[in-house]
Amino acid sequence: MNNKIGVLVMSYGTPESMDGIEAYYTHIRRGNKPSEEQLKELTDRYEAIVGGVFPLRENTDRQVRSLQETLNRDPRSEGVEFVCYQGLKHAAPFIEDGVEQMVKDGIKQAVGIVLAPHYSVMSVGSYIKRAQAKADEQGLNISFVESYHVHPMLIDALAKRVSDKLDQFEEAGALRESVRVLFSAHSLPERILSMGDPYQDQLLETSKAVAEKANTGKWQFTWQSAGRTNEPWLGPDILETLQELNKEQVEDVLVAPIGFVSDHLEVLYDLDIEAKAIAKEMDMRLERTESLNSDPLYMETLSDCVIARWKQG
Ligand code: FEC
Repeated sequence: MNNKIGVLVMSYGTPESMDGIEAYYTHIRRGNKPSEEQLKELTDRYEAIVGGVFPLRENTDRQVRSLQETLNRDPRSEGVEFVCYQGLKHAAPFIEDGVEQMVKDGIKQAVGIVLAPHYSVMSVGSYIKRAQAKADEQGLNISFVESYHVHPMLIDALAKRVSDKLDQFEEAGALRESVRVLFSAHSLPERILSMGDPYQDQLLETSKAVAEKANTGKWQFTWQSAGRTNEPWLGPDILETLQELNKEQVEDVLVAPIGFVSDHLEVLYDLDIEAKAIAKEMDMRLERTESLNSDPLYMETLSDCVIARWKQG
């Protein structure tokens, strides 16, 4: 009898090299090629982060390996073997490739999870839709973890990161309660609100739980990395928020990008380069919490959710 349980670990995906940026961007734009100008702008951003390498790929690889180890170490997994497969949204191996590989390997039962803690029909929902469609086509029995935004181990891991940075502000002479903590996440089109989407509420729940645990002073939530499309996106964007904080004479700001779990373009460029440059112009000290990447607590969070979902059948 096959005692293997497949785990489809889904993540955004990133190009494999500078030559792959156009195909990647075209995929994000649902088959529409970007203009020369748009392509140059995105290429310049990748070049600015770490000179043309793509940290998300290595981070995802490491997370997937580490999750598999964590799952198989758990006493609840005795008698079965969890095997993790990667499925990326916008790059190879695509979500569909991951499902197909499981079936080729003789997997009959699987659980899917996304490396993003908050559910929106436009984010996690679209990963699940694609995986389910491929699984149905291939006859694979798969269930999904939809969100894990207030899992106690996730909150612990995030709160520790916030608290460590607040300690550093204090060591540099700032009052802990005078540091404004900004929780941030990827913006989405405003129309998700009229669809009753849980994304915004889940992000606020995570922010509140982390702020309480880390004993922050004042905190607020802000959006970041809105897409370059014609429709309105959820705001305020972090760049506007920083301008507002400057008017309030806030001098110390800590941004905690709780909507993301890895170092990648949206953190390393949008926060570390773009937002920091604006803050510098205003003489504001802006720091960012470290990304979770393969933090053991994050791996335990994912593992616990996968095992719980598998036990539910
Ligand atoms: O480091 C990397 O190579 C990848 C960084 C990256 C992450 C990421 C996460 C999310 N996105 C979400 C939604 C959208 C929507 C659009 C959109 C567009 C882009 C573009 C790039 C990009 N995203 Fe992304 N996203 C990352 C990168 N994203 C590059 C295209 C250029 C640009 O607009 O900057 C708009 C698509 C459209 O045209 O219709 C919507 C959401 C997340 C967080 C959840 C998740 O990880 O799935 C939501 C990382």
